[in-house]
Amino acid sequence: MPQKPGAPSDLPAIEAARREFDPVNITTQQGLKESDDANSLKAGVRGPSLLQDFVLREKITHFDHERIPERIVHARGAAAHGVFQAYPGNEKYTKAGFLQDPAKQTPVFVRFSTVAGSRGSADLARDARGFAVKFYTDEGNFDLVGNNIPVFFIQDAIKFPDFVHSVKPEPNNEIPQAASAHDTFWDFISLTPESFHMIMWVMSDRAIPRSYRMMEGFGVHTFRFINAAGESQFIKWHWKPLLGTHGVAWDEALKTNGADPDFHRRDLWEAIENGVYPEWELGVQIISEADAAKLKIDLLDPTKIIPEEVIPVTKLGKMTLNRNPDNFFAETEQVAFHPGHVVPGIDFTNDPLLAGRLFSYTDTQLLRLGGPNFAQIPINRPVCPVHNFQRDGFSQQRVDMGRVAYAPSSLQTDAPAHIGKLPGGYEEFPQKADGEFLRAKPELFADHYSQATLFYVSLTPAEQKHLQNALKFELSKCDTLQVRERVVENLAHIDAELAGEVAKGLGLVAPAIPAPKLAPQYKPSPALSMVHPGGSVAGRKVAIIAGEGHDAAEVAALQAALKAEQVSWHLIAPTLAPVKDSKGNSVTPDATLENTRSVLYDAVFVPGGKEHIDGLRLLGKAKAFVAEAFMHCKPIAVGVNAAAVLDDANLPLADIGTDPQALKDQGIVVADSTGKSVPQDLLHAMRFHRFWDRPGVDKVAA
Ligand code: HDE
Repeated sequence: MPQKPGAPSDLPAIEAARREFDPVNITTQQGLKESDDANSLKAGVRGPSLLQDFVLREKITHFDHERIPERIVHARGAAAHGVFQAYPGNEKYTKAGFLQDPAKQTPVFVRFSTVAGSRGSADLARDARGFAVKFYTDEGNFDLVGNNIPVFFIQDAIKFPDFVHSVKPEPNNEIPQAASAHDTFWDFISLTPESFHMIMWVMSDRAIPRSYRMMEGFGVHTFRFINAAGESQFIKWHWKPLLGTHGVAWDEALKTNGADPDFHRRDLWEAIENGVYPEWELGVQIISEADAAKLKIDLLDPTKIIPEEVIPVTKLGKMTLNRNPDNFFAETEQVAFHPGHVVPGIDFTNDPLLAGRLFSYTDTQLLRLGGPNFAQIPINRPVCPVHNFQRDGFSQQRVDMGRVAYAPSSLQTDAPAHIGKLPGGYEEFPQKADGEFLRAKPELFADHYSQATLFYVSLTPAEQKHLQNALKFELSKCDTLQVRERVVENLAHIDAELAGEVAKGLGLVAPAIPAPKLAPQYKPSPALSMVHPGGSVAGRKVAIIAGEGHDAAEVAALQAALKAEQVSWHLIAPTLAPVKDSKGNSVTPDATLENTRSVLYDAVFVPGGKEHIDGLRLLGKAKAFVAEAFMHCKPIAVGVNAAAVLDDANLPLADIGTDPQALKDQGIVVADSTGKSVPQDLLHAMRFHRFWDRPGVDKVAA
């Protein structure tokens, strides 16, 4: 059931710990009512503060200890509560309890994050995004700790510290923040060819998502499902957003980071507050052991995907995020995910990257959350009973009773015991292992480029151009020539045009090697492209520029149409002073041309109204607003007799054509003499998300 903000939590531990604001009296931590919270104890009004002031000391000491270490990676994030509900028929694949009963709702807590930046960094960094889901199941917590990209930079966990050190700000001057566009990152990458498949993804529009609500999620590694009969199959996890997968333009990301560094955090928060609950379908690619042997893709290699056209995604259920956290620190900051939190029916494979992760998460959380009892923090507590003989440690919250804290024991006959072979116990899949100790990789791990080529050739031409431009931008920020050259050499093994374009942008020449071809086992995969128009526009946001004298009827008609599709809007005027519309009504703006800009919206509408249009034509900020939206390939609509704002913005409309239909095909809606079709035309254009092929965008000055 969707929950309204403030509604009871599905998690008993959170519900028990929630505290309404208490309006009675301020007390010390010991419950002593404070007579004065504003003055420390002094020897005379102008005298020294006294050491005996335990009220001052307690308050300052607590404050001094408010901060905990941020996550070493994925420090910046935002989270939400929700529910997961299974589809019927999953029992043939797995015995995992939360995937069985379609009538049952399993509470979830999901944290999205960037990887490289610190806690206070901006949301629209070019980066992979974390997509970590905690399922509070009746059999214990299951964490699906994934990313929005299905592969990773490295094949073995032993290289993770090197990789992270290279992408983090450089250690001598801590520059740059939340950016991979610097020497150390590209130095490491250029010497690590296994990273180039991931580089294709992370230089694509996937790495600058429009919204957390519009990202796919992936488990990256191959896991196992085990059903009640003990049969096992390999699986790869997928989350499919019902709103589709969408990115922004790079120039837009750069500007958004200044205009609203919390853009993704705010977007998620507002969508949930507005009741536009984000939804994803959970799915798996299922691969039998026999099929795995035929694939020519090593399933233990986390730098490889299995194209969805080869093994389609089987949908297992749906997740709905429907409640914002009450307290960022208590929930979003203290939540501790771990890929090793599994339930019966789910098991691991020997992916060497996964092996390192299974060690790392608890290790880092011991430091970050201050000792071994962080599983007792409300957000981390399972909803099922927990019994064991783990005792004591910093901040122990339980008061375990009795003498017996060990097993076997004869002193307490009802002490907890392991479940053994009875149903409900977690049993590892009896996988065989027999080999010599060595430090080496399987043969197919050496194929570094074939899936990078697959990714690149599966994109639309506009997406390919964005990827080329991303590489040009990033590498042009590297000071060291050899680093730039080595990256281009690697690109030449992926695609000749890509290498050539990037080389040109850097004033280099791509190496003359035979042009790589798509490997015979692959066909271009449409699932890798993000351009799939036609989805829902729920939760999108439109800028309505509405100054003095704007046409009231046009704005009202658009607002009604937007509301019906759960699209929100901001009325933007030159100042926050109320403006009069054409009917003389006083309208209070939501934002001003000074305090917002087009990058924060999905589309722009300028209604008609002579006085209003004449006024806007004098304002550079209004022209820049429209020009920037054009440049970022967004839908723009103008009302009756309002087309002059397009001319004033100096848009290269002639490159598109003068015919209204040609303009409409590029997301530019110009009202006819009635303006009646504008709302539906604008919504239609918004379903395309962006018009990435729009001619002339490079000519716009904005
Ligand atoms: Fe993580 N990762 N990771 N990672 N990871 C962490 O755990 C690590 C990897 C992912 O919102 C840390 O509690 C190693 C892949 C997410 O709290 C740390 C390796 C994927 C989050 C850690 C990887 C992820 C983390 C830092 C390579 C996608 C944020 C703080 C062997 C499948 C979870 C923490 C949250 C966080 C280790 C690679 C996803 C240090 C050693 C691949 C979503 O333990």
